[in-house]
Amino acid sequence: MDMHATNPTKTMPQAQAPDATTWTLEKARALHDAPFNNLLFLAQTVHRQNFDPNKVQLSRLLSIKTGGCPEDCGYCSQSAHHESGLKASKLMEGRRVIAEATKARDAGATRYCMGAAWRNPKARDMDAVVAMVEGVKALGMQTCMTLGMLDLDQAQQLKMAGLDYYNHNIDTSERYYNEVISTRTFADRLDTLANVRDSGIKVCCGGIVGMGEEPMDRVDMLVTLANLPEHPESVPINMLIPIAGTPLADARPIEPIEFVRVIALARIMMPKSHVRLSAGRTAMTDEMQALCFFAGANSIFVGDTLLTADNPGEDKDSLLFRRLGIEPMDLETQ
Ligand code: SAM
Ligand code: DTB
Ligand code: SF4
Repeated sequence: MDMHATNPTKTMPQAQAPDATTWTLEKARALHDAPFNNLLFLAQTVHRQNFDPNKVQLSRLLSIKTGGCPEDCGYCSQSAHHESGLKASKLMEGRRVIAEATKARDAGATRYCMGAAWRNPKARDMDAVVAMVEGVKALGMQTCMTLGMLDLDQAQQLKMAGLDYYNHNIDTSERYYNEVISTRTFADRLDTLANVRDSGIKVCCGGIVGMGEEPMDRVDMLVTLANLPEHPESVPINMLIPIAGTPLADARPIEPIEFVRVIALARIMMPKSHVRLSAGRTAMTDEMQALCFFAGANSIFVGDTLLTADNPGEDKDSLLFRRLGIEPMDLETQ
């Protein structure tokens, strides 16, 4: 398919996506760089072949253990290596987690994602997180956790507890990874993803854009994701929230059109995955978000806060959904 043809309807009458299992950098790069209208037309076509285009899944985050993290991720407010001014806290009590999850469910969220600022969970933490999964599951919500690296045994314990999804992002290209994090490797990330997959938990894996990377790094990140043995069921695309005191506080921001290209490419390369328009929405206009939904994003985080940073909040999002004719996705159709 020649995405640069002047008349796209002639050259891509069916707008078929290329074979999702054989992504090369060249093929992905050609799509990424295609004329914007061709890229969006293809992304929307692929989206409609796989999803109701007017339904968006709602997830809610909770930081169950905040700050004091031994990892040095250059973007993160929670790393003990940076002076972000964030106060560290201990692991939250289970009954508080359940109370927060109940509020989120009653406000319309169907997936509850619990995040901990750990390199990996310690053996002594496992009983408490297992109880949280069981409790949130009992509320009738999908459960998700993001606790850092997992070995196979830990992944199996979480699966037994009923965990539906595990979030573990590759964050950027393998090439750029070392520029952002030094306390673990890209290969460590892939190991955990394999343990999660092998345990039978669904994979939520994406990354951050706007960390000063080159466009090629974004394409490369998506090629890694799309060439995993199975596509992640959820692909969060975060736009960096610059945090004062972190090494990336002054990173060059990504242009909105470039961001939409990443969403569209993720949709085309992983046609059946939920692509989440994730962190960074407070810095986006309604029009930019509308373009992201058109490009195939069909999941967001709802609520006033993400883990530690601000999010638009329910009132703003319901208004935006009303204006766009978008409705929350039912649990049954996810
Ligand atoms: N500690 C666990 C880990 O790193 O896997 C889980 C929590 S961590 C905060 C989850 C993800 O949030 C990161 O992988 C990153 O993609 C995203 N994230 C963290 N800080 C961010 C920021 N300032 N802007 C955008 N995304 C961010
Ligand atoms: C993901 O990809 N984004 C979420 C979730 N997975 C855990 C986290 C975003 C964090 C944004 C910064 C903060 O709240 O500290
Ligand atoms: Fe720790 Fe996760 Fe933040 Fe990295 S992204 S510093 S691992 S909480």
